[in-house]
Order: sequence, then structure tokens, then C-alpha cells
Amino acid sequence: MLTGPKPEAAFIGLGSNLEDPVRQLRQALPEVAALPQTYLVKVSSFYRSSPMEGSAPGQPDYINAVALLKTTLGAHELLRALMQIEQRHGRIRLKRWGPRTLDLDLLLYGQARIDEADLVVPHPGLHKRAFVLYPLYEIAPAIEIPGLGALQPLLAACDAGQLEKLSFEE
Ligand code: ROI
Repeated sequence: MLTGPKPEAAFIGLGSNLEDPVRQLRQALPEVAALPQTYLVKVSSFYRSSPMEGSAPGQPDYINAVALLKTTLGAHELLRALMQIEQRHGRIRLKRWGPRTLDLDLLLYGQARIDEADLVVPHPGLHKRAFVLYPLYEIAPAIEIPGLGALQPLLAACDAGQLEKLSFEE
């Protein structure tokens, strides 16, 4: 049971495009669930997409998902814990926008707005990225994003491209 301060709802984005991306996400989820002071409440389907604009060229497709956590970890503590999981997955990130074995992004932390050198919440790319918006909508259609408002208009303005929902988490 969680004790102490009221848990916050935190949404995280999971992404991988190296070394069996579906397996990377499947293995990461129990690690997220095992974080201290944290419940894993919900996980979206897995979605496949080609590397989005801005990505270094010639990369394999990505698998992405979004998860809802309830946690009494602070935002920075949660970020640090997510980075440790990334590192355990031997995260390869040779260059910015390059391919990676596991990427865990802190997308939303309650209604918090954080703008610091090491942490920006809501995640700055969130509203433009179909591979975040669609899985987020799947598990939290009514959510309000601090500074941006409802999810539906953001979805409507975002090109889903060839984002493909995987039916059996393959
Ligand atoms: N493109 C897709 N489709 N999925 C991602 O998770 C992703 N992550 C990134 C960049 C390289 C911007 N492109 C991506 O960091």
C-alpha cells in the first residue's frame, strides 16, 4: 500500500527501435512496476511507426507505448529512476535523434509544469508526436495537459502518418 503523500498520476512514454523493440518494452514494464513508491496502473497498446521527422536517417521503425503510473516519487526522483532502467537496457544513444534500445520519457506529472535544465514537463515534444498522443488517448482520453488543454484537438491537429497499433503486442 502507498503511504505518505498523495500519489501523483505520471504518464511515461516508452520507445525502442533496436534489439527487438517489442521485447525491450515488455521487459521494461515490470521494471517500471517495481519502482519504489510506484504503481503501474495502465499500459497502452504497442504502436509501430517510422522514425519521426528530425530523426537521424536510416533507422529501423520504432515501437512506442504510454503507461500511467501512480507514484509518490517526486518528478526528479522518477526521472532518475527511469534513467536507471534505460541504462540497464544498455541504452545506445550514439547521437541525438539517433536509434536507441530503450527510451523512457516523463511526459506528464500530475498537473505540474516544470521547466528546468534537466527536466521539462509536460514533455516538450508531446503535442506534436502521434506516437505519444494516440497511446495517451487510448488510456486517458479525458486528460487535460497543463498549458495545452484537452487531448482531442491535439490529436486532430497531428498527422497520424503510418502509426500502426499492434493487435497482440506481437
Ligand atoms: N520516432 C518515433 N517514431 N518514435 C520515437 O520514440 C522517437 N523518438 C525519438 C525520435 C528520434 C525523435 N524519433 C522517434 O527520440
